Amino acid sequence: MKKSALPDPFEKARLEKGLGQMNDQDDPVVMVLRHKDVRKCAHQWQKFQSGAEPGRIVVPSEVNIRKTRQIPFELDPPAHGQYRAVVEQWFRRPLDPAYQAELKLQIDALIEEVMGRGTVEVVSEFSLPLQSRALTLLLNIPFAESETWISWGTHVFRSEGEALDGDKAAILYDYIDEQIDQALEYPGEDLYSVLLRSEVDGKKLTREEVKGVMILTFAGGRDTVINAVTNSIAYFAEHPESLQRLKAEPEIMGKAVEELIRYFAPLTQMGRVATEDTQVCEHAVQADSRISLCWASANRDAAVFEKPNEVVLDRKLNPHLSFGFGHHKCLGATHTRQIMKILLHSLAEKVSSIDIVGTEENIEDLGPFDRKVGFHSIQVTFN
Ligand code: EMZ
Repeated sequence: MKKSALPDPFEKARLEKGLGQMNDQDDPVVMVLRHKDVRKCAHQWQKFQSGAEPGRIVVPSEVNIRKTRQIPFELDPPAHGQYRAVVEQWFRRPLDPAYQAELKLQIDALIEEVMGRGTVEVVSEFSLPLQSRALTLLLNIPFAESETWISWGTHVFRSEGEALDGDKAAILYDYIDEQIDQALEYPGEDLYSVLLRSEVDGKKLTREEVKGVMILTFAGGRDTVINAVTNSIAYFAEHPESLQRLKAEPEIMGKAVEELIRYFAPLTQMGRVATEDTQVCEHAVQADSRISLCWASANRDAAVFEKPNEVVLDRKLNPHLSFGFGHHKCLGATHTRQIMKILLHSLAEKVSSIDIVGTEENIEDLGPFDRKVGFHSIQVTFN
């Protein structure tokens, strides 16, 4: 099998039962695996809520390392819509050509940098700096701040060998607290300041609410974006014909981005908490127990996608669920799509081929399923 391949561990369970079950810190999860069921459950927010105890809808659960509610993602309607409205416009700024031009400068510079370097470890020397530098644009703060975030490593809640790391999370919380203090003292045009000025229902956002938005912005778009970028490099290394095709047919770039994101599904799943005794796929689900919407499985559902385990760069119909579904659809999707689009353009422009020298896979342990999400490390040369 190719090193860049991400096999689908859910196929058998999806076909046979539509469900998978995993334990997670003694708070079990019923994983919903079929595309149609995932979409249906995502719609039923009254039955399957997001506004449970902070951290509980994340798998692995973060209840032990986080008390702050992430906003808007850990809220349900109608509050969800009110808070989302505060940030919606801000997160559309990546559509602005000036934003895209800046992002292109960043990504081009990084590619030039790694091309002159011989062997490059993609996760730490390419994807992490790319994600962190791009985030300065999303937050509208000075580029130099990215150095701090790069120093934290790939995941803000996880460290090598430990799924959840309270000490590491504390670094992020303390940092955000300091930044909020700064913004209170010297208000500017950065996201912190904008949030501190914002109102819901005629009331200013509280400090805790601002913190909740900022934690989500840092945590939600970190390992996910890093995996998407790293997996793209691995994919083009092993599919030079696809890189050639992007050079020859730049008009398929948008479709290629969607297809890679479908195939990679950088966020495997997101949980919900049942508010009543109910059932999913004829399986009883008790009130106050967890289900998960397994985006990664839905994206390989042969009932929806032809040749689901192949990357079809110009796939026509692509209702993938990598950015979630329904009113909780990923806020960072616009930013991520621009990152991916510009990355593909720049690779096609500047790189003739990529050679993989070594890899260490990143495999999620999901009880009965092992899912490869990407790499802990991958050494390549950019030619
Ligand atoms: C949460 C989550 C959001 C969580 C859309 O996903 O991403 C995870 O990586 C974080 O650990 O806290 O932000």
